[in-house]
Amino acid sequence: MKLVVIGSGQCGSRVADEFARLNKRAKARRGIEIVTGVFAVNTDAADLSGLSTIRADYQHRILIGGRKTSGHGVGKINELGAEVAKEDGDKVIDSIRTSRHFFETDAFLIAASAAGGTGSGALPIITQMVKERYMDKPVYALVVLPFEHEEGTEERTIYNAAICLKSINTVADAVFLVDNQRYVRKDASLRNNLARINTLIVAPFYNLLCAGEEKKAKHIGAKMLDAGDIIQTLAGWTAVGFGRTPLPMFKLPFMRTSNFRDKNTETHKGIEAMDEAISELSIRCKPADARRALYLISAPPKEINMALIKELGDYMKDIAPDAIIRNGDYPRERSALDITVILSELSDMDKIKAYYNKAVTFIHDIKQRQKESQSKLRGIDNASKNVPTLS
Ligand SMILES: Nc1nc2c(ncn2[C@@H]2O[C@H](COP(=O)(O)OP(=O)(O)OP(=O)(O)O)[C@@H](O)[C@H]2O)c(=O)[nH]1
Ligand SMILES: [Mg+2]
Repeated sequence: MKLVVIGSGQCGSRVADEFARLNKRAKARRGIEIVTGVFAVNTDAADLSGLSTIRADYQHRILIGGRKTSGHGVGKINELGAEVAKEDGDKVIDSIRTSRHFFETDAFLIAASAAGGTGSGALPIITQMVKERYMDKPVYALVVLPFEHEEGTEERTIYNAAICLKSINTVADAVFLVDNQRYVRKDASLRNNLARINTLIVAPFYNLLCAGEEKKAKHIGAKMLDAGDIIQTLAGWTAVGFGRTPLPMFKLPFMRTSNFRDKNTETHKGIEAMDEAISELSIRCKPADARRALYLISAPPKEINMALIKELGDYMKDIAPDAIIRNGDYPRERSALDITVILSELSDMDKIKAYYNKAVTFIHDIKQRQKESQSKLRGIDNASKNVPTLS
């Protein structure tokens, strides 16, 4: 599957930059392309120049709102982010057209953080514009949710997140939810290592996008997972996960799979990787709530067998009984068994409901505070009534 990836705001641009690196890796190691164009859109000129892999020209690193923000960002005001995206969004559409292999694109992926100003404000606007311009291609969003500590200290965080989520859900064909906090659960040092988190965010997409682009027979599975399967799986709120079980690089003859017990161990390795993928999903969700699901096994061909596929299918059916499940196998890798999982059309997302509820309280509080400060100002005005001025 080939994507056009657009990142908006600082977080979105860095995630898009990571996709550009993923594509370089796919080209260098596998001789295939998984993106047809990668673009970064921001109101902040310095952030755009800080990217490393997206092409460094004005058509790929697109500055919007130059007149209004003088290239310095919108300081968390998402309304301003949306406004400049409406004014300058044409720049993005014009740039997409210049992609050399654009006609091969299967879908768009537009990434941004929910909590910032530029990315979260521009995301729904750019998504809408792309959808109107390219009606035949699905447009997916990838939304990065803030760390818990940001929710407590920065008031705008939850307000921006709630507005961004509600707006994007009405325009995008599916929304990948990625919760920053999930990545610091196991390793607290990651809180300060956004680059590492970004690599973890894009990791599940590598095999997923590569599988359907393989041309060599030896890398084409018994059941190939292609763009059609992925497009059919994606709808509404979506979580992705990736799990890996390392395998010994070389097997001694006595280690070869020959009997029932060995087969069992192999199946076990698959379940272990699937377990990891499910517990490391990009957002906390209830798998039983998913209406669509997908899993992809990538492993050396010797490791992929019917027993393993059946076992993984049963596992998925158990945890997501109401989902239409699609699957595929991808004979790749030499020293690992990887499982990529997508759970989609999730309808009961506690985290999102909490944002909406908190945002409503925030809006009420703000109105209250505005009223109070207006009456205080009136008090000062009254007190100054009989004081002369110099003009
Ligand atoms: N995972 C990840 N999160 C990031 C990254 N950069 C920022 N964030 C998160 O994104 C949110 C801040 O949004 P930004 O993307 O920096 O904001 P912006 O869209 O550039 O908007 P303004 O700077 O307000 O104009 C916070 O929740 C950060 O934790 C990143 O590279 N990776
Ligand atoms: Mg910024």
